[in-house]
Amino acid sequence: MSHYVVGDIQGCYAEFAQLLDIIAFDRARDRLWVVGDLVNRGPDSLSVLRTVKALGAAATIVLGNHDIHLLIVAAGHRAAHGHDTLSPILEAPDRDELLAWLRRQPLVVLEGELLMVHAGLLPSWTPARAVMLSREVEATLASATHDDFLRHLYGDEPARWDDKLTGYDRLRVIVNACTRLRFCSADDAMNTRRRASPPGSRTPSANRPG
Ligand SMILES: [Mn+2]
Repeated sequence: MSHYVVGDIQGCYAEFAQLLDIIAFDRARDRLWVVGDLVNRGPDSLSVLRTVKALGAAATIVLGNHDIHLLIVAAGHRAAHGHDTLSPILEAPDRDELLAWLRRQPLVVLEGELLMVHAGLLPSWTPARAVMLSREVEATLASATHDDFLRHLYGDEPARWDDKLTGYDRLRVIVNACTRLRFCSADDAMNTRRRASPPGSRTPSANRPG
């Protein structure tokens, strides 16, 4: 058995299919971890969703910010951005099935010493705690109130985690940390916008998380 991890496929279906081919991925034997952002930007997000979904138990995924964006746009709470490439999913005959599947994916996966998350965790969260917080979001996304939750999800506030947070503010911080975090400080304050180097750093970073 081989364990493969791939991130940010972003609708690049041809390259993804080629990758599976090169590693001779065998769904009966191998496992694939997909580190979020399956969709958007690239030309064929629909095929990426269908393919990963069809892998069933052979694939484990966490949600990224573009996947969350798709759920919000599909629910009609935001218009797609001009550069989004989500229309083929929204117009697909199996869109409801694909979106329902996507909506049931976690933000954090922990298996032994391996933890998978798209953006990051906050300093005060242990891995086990991060899984519990992810489950709070999963439970809401899988519940009858998911539409209302998606309506209130967009936003940068609160910018700092606090154990006492409740309701949508609490869930929004969890989602933002797990899917959008770029930098944070030791006191759990998040920066989801800065793309270059962290505040106070002298060396420009080449790392530009998407
Ligand atoms: Mn991303």
